[in-house]
Amino acid sequence: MPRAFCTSGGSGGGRASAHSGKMLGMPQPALGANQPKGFAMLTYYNHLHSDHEGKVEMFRGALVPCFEVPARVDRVLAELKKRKLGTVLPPNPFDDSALLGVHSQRYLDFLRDAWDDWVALDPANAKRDALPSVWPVRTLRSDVLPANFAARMGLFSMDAGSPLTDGTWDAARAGADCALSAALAVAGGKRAAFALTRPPGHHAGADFFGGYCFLNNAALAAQALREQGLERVAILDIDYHHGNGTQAIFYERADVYYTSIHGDPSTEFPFYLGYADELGAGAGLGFNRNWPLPRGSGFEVWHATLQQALQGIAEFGAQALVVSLGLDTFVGDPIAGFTLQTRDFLQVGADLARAGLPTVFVFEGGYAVADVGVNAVNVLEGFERG
Ligand code: OKP
Ligand code: ZN
Repeated sequence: MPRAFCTSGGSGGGRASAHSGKMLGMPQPALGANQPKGFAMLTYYNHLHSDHEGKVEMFRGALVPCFEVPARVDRVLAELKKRKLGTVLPPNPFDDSALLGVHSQRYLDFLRDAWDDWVALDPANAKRDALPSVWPVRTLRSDVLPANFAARMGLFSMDAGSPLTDGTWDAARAGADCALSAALAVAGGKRAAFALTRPPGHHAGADFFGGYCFLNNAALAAQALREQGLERVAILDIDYHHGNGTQAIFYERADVYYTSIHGDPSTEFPFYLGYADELGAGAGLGFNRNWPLPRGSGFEVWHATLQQALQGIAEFGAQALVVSLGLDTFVGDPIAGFTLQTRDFLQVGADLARAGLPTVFVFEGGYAVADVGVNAVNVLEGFERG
């Protein structure tokens, strides 16, 4: 197996290594066959997204209502239809094996069964979200798989802010199908495609959930583009929060470049990753670039930073781009700290178009529900016009 395909690996336990051949579970052949071509945006909409609806998340010692709600995606879909921006399609179905280029088998097994296992602990749990409360931090073992479900929740998670519910697997799984469908459309000749899905993905690692994320949609899209034959794929993460999961998945790889503009992790979630000195490791050294900005930063500095991130992508020689499209950089976002305005998102889309790359957009954060539709579609419209 060529070095470039080796992945950074999780904490043991059957982490799948990405293979250089065709992706299992991918329809073959995909390149150029039966794929819609052309200019107008193609949106793959996760029709199962509202199956995932958490009630509460742990925040400062209290259980508070979830910020990551179904209305977020409903708003984007309504705005897309209102502005008639391209075509909206359901995703194509992929086998679970299509996830193994990014996620470990034992994590997928955990996630698929998690709700049933939670309810088996106590039938009363059927009315409650599942949240972890114990974690294997330094000195504790993460190589053993405990039989106790609460212990497994902690093993496969990074926070208590990401409720797992009855419909989480089905929603996340259909979201992965959206990301894979969008990647195949772009590999087949579309200029751009949009995976409109929730829960989001960029905090999810090879073998853990957290930050509202369960399956890493952007990583799945990038890996699918690689397996469709594009040799160098860039991921640009413009969510307010650093995409720790995506960075970790590709950290030791030279074939997928990850770059992110985000709130300084010293004060902002996910706190433990996303600093400027994280440049990649091993074969991946030089293929990771973070642009943390202080809480309170506005569009002028953000926009100048975007030009630097795009410069890095150009120097890398990317053949395709995956954009982790978070809209929580908006001034009105309730859980983030930048001050971008609605009109700025049109400019962002135009800047992304100037990169001149086939582009997969993957919906991530954005919690100002009343504004998230207009802000997201402004990026897409700015891109289409640019
Ligand atoms: C997910 B994505 C607020 C706590 C915030 C985690 C934030 C996850 C953001 N009560 N907890 O990057 O938009
Ligand atoms: Zn975010």
